Amino acid sequence: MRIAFFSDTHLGHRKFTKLDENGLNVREVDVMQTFRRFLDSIEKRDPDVILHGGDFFDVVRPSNLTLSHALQSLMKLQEKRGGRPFVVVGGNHEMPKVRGTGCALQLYNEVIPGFKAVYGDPEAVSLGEGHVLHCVPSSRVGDWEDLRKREKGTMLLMHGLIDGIEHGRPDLSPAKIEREYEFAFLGDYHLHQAIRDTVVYVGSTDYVATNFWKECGTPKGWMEVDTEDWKWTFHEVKPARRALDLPSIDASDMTLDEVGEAMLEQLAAALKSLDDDNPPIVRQVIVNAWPDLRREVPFTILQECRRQCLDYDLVTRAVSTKETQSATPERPRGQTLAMRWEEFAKEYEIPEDVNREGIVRTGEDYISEARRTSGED
Ligand SMILES: [Mn+2]
Repeated sequence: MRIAFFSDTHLGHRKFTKLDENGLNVREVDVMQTFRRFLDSIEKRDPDVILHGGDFFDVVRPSNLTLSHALQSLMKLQEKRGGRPFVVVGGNHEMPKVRGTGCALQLYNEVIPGFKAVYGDPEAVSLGEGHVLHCVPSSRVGDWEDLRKREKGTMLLMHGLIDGIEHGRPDLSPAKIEREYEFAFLGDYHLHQAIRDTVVYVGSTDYVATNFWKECGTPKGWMEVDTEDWKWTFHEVKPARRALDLPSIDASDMTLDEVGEAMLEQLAAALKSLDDDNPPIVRQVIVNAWPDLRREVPFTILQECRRQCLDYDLVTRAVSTKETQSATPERPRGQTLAMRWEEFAKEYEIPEDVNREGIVRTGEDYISEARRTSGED
């Protein structure tokens, strides 16, 4: 039996304020397009079973458009596949906080041939040929003792972080999972990583985490697993839009003009290397920056950089800091208040007509004023 495994599609994910010609959030469109690329790539390999590791949707209540676009793609695929199994396990993003809300995936269970979403209690699903799949949604991770009986051919499909990715989960140690299951398909962690040969995170399909910069250098794709020998192949699929973390600029011996030039040069070089003309999402870090550097960068330079990107994120750091070593990319330690403010203000939801840059800078001004008056500077 050949199994295709992908995860964390986060359909309905929205980011930045740009809309396309139909008034849709550009990232929402991207993420759906990436999803279709994955389905096309999987379909070509004609697997017997398709598994999804959860966070199918980004939100509990996806827009009608997202629901119907995903439905169309899945219907088409499942009809072509003659309704062979397509199993999805519920992730934390789509699971309702209030029970009565219900899960959007429920609807698909009713109408798509061969489609099975497990989002409530853990469940053992038979895949045929003696293969059984234990499905554990995010809300029940580590809480399915009755299901954990190792029998030949039993596999695990779970949305959650195991020990090693998240510390303090000895009940979910890779060694234990390896003993109890022939193969463990895991979702929730967005980087593709094989913890053991048969205990694997496939990763997300697109860049949807709050801080996704760590994912830029790693491939996105899906896994094809053969149950004969439990060997697998990773099939790379490029997301619809590229995210580029440009090499950082060291400002220690630079003038402001030189910094501006370096910014333009770096971006031009990166754009040149792209194989499509879809404006990318870009981050430019400047290290060893003097305190006011960010505010001094001429608006014309910033504007020129922004014009060529879907989003151009300029980050200045006072001292050269190594990229955070921890496995969870959430919140690097040792950030200054100004950095934390910037990170917060860049993500915070604000009305479209409000100038985010202005808010960020006003906050920075207040922080530096406070530091001055308290004698910190
Ligand atoms: Mn996720």
